[in-house]
Amino acid sequence: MAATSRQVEPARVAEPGEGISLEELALASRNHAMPAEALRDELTPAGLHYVLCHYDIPAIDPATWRLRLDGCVERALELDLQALQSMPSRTVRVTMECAGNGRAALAPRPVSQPWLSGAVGTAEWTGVPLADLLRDAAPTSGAVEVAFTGADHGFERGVEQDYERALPLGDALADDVLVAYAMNGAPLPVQHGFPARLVVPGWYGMAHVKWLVQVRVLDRPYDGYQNTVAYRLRQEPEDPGDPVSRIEPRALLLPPGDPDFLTRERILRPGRVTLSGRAWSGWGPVVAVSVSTDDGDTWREAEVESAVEAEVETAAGQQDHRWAWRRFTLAWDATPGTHVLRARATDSTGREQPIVPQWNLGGFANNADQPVVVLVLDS
Ligand SMILES: Nc1nc2c(c(=O)[nH]1)N[C@H]1C(S)=C(S)[C@@H](COP(=O)(O)O)O[C@H]1N2
Ligand SMILES: [Mo]
Repeated sequence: MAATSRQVEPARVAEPGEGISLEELALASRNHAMPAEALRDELTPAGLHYVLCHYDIPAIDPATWRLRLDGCVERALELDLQALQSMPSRTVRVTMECAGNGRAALAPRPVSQPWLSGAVGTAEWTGVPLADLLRDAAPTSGAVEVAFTGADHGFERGVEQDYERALPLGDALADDVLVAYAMNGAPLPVQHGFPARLVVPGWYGMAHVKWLVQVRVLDRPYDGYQNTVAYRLRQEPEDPGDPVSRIEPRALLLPPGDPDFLTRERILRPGRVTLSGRAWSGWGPVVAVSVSTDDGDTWREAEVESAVEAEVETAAGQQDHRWAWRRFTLAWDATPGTHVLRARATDSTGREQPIVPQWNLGGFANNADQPVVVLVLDS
């Protein structure tokens, strides 16, 4: 459904010192983060993967669900779940991250889902390559973009809409883009898009449209809300801004020791610890991770698992896991006192995590490194 003609309400930025509101808390408790201890797992169990739903989770009966592929194509398609599942499939291991991850750490804070650093997870998605479906439908020569519609519906800053996002045709045809019906080898959990969702490896979460019901090939640039209004990097409301697309590099430390219940401060005993964590980027593989144990005064290079080590033989054949995070490790002699740990990733394109966040009105792509406060006991 097209957006109604009502004026788009402006996005809001919190006043200096304004706390997280009950509205933001309600969003934060609907849309949960991945607990940091899940960084120990290469594959995030589905129940620990972060969740972000703009509206309500729609009720879908898999028996009547259909995926339509139409628009500027020679041959429109309509598939039921069985037809989709009987096509040749592919499994891709993907680290997915919400573009709003890190938003709550920005000052001033854009008022929206207040993520700290946990809006991430890595899953194995199984589905049909979108390129195969598009090839069957045969886009006409004027095709430039592809729009993806979810079954969920709501209002956002006054604009009524189905959740819908578009990709340039070239990105939609990339061989790892999937219409996925399984997550970690099981049917998609409802909150992750049952019965089928788009998976666009390397892109921030907003591109991975859940509860997919329609794929529409367009002969002109898409002008829907989520591409032209919502996910833009802008400083001022009137800036057209740049589109949010691929995931910026980020490293997260697996918090060492034991947590304090309230503060989440980490408590451990002195001695040698192996610090570890996982790092990812949607632009190219992470090639280096620097770790600081003195709040950024000095940095040391961690050991980063190589692409070869990350390669795994599966029943389906060799997989390179180039879209999945990589583990890093560093030995640390923990001495009594309070320490602030930090980690920063650099990818193969030379993109590097900043120390100072890049502020923008939507609070997107804040990949500044996250501190982990550690109290090392006397003995
Ligand atoms: N249909 C639909 N698809 C959606 C969304 C949504 O609200 N509706 N949220 C998007 C956003 S912003 C993110 S970050 C990811 C989150 O995917 P997950 O909940 O499976 O982690 O889904 C994306 N796909
Ligand atoms: Mo997101």
